[in-house]
Amino acid sequence: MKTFFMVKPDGVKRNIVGQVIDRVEQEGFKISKMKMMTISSELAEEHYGEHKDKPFFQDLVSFITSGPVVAMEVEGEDVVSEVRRIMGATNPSDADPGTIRADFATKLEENVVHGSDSEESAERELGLFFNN
Ligand code: 3AN
Repeated sequence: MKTFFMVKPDGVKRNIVGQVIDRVEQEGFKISKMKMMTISSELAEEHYGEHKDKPFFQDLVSFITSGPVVAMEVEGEDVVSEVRRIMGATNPSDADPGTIRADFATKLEENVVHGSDSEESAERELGLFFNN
């Protein structure tokens, strides 16, 4: 099984790319593709399409395009839900201790990582970022 995982611009700016990836590797998952890139507005709008009617959509797009990200394809057993578990809840204040967001993020809007929320999203997002 594969998922799409990304260190967002706040994680890159704060020099915690290595520590974030280490959490995923330490749990036994394989990074099978990886690239640093700056996301275009078009790609951001497509990626966050499900949020296009939300009041925070424009902020979401400007944040994710504000600097380079590290985009990855990650492989392993139950990797979609396991990566979500390692990330912690969307809002860092709800994230369990020991998760990436609990340990590294402070704000809901800048929460360091993205991981696909279902196998369907994983397929769609890997297609967008890696032309899978
Ligand atoms: P996740 O990143 O955990 O899959 P989503 O897909 O619900 O969460 O939300 C995408 C991103 O939108 C989140 N990572 C967060 O940065 C932002 N976001 C979600 N809900 C809100 C909100 N109520 N206000 C501001 N930003 C939000």
